[in-house]
Amino acid sequence: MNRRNFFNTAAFSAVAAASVSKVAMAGLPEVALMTSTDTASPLSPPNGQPYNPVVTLNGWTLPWRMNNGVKEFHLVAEPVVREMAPGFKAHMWGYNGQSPGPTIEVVEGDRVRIFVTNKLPEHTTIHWHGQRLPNGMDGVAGLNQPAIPVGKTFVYEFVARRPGTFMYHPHADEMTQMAMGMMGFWVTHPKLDKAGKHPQIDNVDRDFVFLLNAYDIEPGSMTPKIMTMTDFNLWSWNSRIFPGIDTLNVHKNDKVRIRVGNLTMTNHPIHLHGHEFVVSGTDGGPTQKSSRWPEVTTDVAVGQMRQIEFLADEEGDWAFHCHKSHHTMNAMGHDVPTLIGVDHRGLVKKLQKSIPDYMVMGERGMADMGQMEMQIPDNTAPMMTGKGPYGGVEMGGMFSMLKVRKNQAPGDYKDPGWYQQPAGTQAYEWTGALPDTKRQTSANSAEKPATGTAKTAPSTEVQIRKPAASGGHSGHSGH
Ligand SMILES: [Cu+2]
Repeated sequence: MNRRNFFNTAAFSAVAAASVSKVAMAGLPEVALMTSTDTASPLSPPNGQPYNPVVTLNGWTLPWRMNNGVKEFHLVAEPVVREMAPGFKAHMWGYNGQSPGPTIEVVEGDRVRIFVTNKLPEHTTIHWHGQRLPNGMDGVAGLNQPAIPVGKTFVYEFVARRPGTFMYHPHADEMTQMAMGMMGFWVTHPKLDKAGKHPQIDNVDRDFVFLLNAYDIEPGSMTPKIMTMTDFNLWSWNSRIFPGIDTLNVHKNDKVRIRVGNLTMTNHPIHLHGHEFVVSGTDGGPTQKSSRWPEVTTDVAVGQMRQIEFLADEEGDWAFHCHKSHHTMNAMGHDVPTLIGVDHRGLVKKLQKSIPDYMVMGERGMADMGQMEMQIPDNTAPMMTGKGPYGGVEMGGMFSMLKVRKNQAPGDYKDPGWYQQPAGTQAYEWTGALPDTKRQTSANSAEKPATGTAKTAPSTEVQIRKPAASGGHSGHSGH
């Protein structure tokens, strides 16, 4: 987690700059391609209305050119290779070199022209999810426009009418194209009054964005399975999985906004440790200030966008993750049966006669999985991994951290490393004597008279054998 290099302009293979020649102005805007999966520094607007740019986790903002007051962008839909975590790459479809595509940032009232070139093997469109726009620009293939054929470029043009958090994705062979990673983020910044304020939208010090997405990639393979409807095995933020997701690094007492869009096929309760936040915006724009209440988890349903805001006033490394525990695991999680308490030692010995390296997963809970040096197929994400300063974090998938530091300079998004806890502020081992356990029995349950009608059922006790401690500690079979 310490190899974060925030990319500089060298990561662009071409930059659509303000200095485009007259000849180029007449044609298509240049294509900006991203080759890095690092979190790009915020892109300060070189022209047009001013705004406070966002930071896309493991992503970037698409540069534009101004053409007679119109902001022109060029998206190229194409097959890409996305590194989902260090050492784990997937063959996806995306835009301008990555999946998800670049974030598009504009300001309320901007006229926007987006050129979309189709380099996929099949037709596509783009739907600008959540926007007010002319019906013919809404991007539903067959309904609002003919699909963009292979090799062709279509132009979308509309005014960004309301400020808020949006997404873009195809509306043509959606099942395939979204399962393959075609999606991106869109932020329309508010037009501010003379005092630089907006009645419902606060200025913040840091504004992070990411999409929730999910893939079904079999261990050892590289291409998502597109027929999967619910049983995905990779739960990602911006097509990255923990420990491949960058951390959200902020200065103590920064006002922080995080914008999340959900393009998976299930809901995700997004949970932040150590702070309370309010939902300051939804799909439909900013929430009324009087309607906001404090929370530590907010559910983001399928197709929704949510903005949360809080004051980062507690120093530390705070977990930030989806609260569905299966979504904080990687590839192998779904295929592993629940084996806690099942004693298969005899079976293992038998199997090891023919398969010497055979191991059973999960007998003592799943924590072993994070530590085992188990052979997994090439190009497969370990199920739970990520090393913290005190051991394995035992997480995967939709997990990252909010890192709050006194000495994180404004505008500095670099990972500050692990938090040094002040002496005497960490959970510690009790080394004194343990008292005897007193079992509580309910005073009336034993004496309850049998009701005449109910038959006396034989009492059944389900034995849950707790896993034995490692190292063959055999005298300890009970509790
Ligand atoms: Cu989730």
